[in-house]
Amino acid sequence: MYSALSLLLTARHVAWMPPDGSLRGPIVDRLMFWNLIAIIAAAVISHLWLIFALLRRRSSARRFPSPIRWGLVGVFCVMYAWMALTAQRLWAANRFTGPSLTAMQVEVVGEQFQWYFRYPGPDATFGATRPQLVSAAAGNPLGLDARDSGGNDDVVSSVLVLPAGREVDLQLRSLDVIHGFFIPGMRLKENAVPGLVLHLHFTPEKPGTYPILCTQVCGMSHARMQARLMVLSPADYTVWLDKRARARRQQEGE
Ligand SMILES: [Cu+2]
Repeated sequence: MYSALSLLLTARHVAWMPPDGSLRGPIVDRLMFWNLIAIIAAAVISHLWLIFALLRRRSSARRFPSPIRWGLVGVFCVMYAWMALTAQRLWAANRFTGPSLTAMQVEVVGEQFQWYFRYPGPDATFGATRPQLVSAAAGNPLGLDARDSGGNDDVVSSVLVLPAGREVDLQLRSLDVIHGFFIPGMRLKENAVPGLVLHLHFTPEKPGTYPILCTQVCGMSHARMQARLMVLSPADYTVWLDKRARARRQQEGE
């Protein structure tokens, strides 16, 4: 009750969720809003009910009118059923239902304490990796196997750069422990689990820079495990990718 009241009193000064930059973000925001409304309403109503019962306790014949009671229960049931169904559909849309066939592929790899993002390059194929080759110091943090030609044009970046308005299919992996991949500005969250490749797809809509966090306490420097998502216009994105691919080829040529 008091937390709900203090939240209401300070709502004007408290930062609400960060601005949403994704296609389905408004659905999450709407769910959060109605959840908060339901919690505050339940706290207020239950307290009024309590006060009412205390004042009327000596005349047991006069109880809280039954139609109002059942009406309130009904409203809450319908509201939570709607929220549960919406949340379930949203969850399934980002995970169970496959992405469109034209979705961009990006691999996200978590490693204590850094996020890496890999793009498959013009051949649209991720090159093979081998754990024995993983060496950030040697410039190969993901263990790309040079013998697999599919990986020759792969681009690895520590910043996630995406074009606005295009669906992205992320493949989440981890090299060591469980990490939590979280982009608050995209209302997107999924764990990166060693030994699994988890798919998650979404569409960034608004160009801008969004923080990426790790939400699993993954070690001593967990708090430093942050990265950035940069959503660019499609033209700027192509320029960026070309530049990275050129840099990769030059590196190979050395
Ligand atoms: Cu982590």
